[in-house]
Amino acid sequence: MNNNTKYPILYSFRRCPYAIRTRMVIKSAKIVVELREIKLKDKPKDFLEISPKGTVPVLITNSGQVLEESLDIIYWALRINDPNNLLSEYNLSKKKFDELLKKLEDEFKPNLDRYKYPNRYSDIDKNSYRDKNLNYLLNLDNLLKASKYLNCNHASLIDYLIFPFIRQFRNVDENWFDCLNFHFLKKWLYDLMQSEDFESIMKKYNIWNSNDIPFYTNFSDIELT
Ligand SMILES: N[C@@H](CCC(=O)N[C@@H](CS)C(=O)NCC(=O)O)C(=O)O
Repeated sequence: MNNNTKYPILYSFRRCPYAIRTRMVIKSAKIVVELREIKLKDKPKDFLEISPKGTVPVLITNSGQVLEESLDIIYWALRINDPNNLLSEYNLSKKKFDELLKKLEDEFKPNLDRYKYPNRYSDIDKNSYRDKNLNYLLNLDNLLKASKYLNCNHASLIDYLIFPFIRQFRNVDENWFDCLNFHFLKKWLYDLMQSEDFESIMKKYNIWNSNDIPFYTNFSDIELT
């Protein structure tokens, strides 16, 4: 596939946790992309032609390579530029890093989906799925006793990879979450939610239309043309 545009193209959906973590890393890597915000309920034809599996995020590099997984896009970005040392290994071993991600994907996310969207499943008790995730939260809270972020005292890749899912989990019932005894985890979450890194990638973008003038951004306030 040829990409005849000036910059890599990122198909995204504002609230998707996979797209959120990807935009946070792209911002950290200071990479300019052509942002195409789409609606998941009305996916554009061009997007489905490029990526028939139909999930966001998707990135098309300048050489036309299509990356259809958030982690592939994230590592592509960090191979280009990692000015904030997101890839540094401090407290967290590679084994622990992989374990946290695997549990997030194989357990936390499916439980979260059942807690958040119980109507999509037949006959389930949503709160039992909420409670199944308490162990994962406890594990994070324990890690955060040792350092301000999961790997060290500054935000690094593992924080960005996990944070959007914890935020989404909290959003289902903020009052319930805010009463939990996980003080370190709550501080970590609130700090990230209030960070410029997060706020700058959550602006409301117009839905992309192929006839529009392309919208280029590196998710900072710098104007681009
Ligand atoms: N493994 C994929 C998962 C991406 C994913 O599931 N994204 C959701 C939105 S959060 C999606 O696009 N779902 C398709 C749909 O809802 O139609 C990744 O890491 O990029």
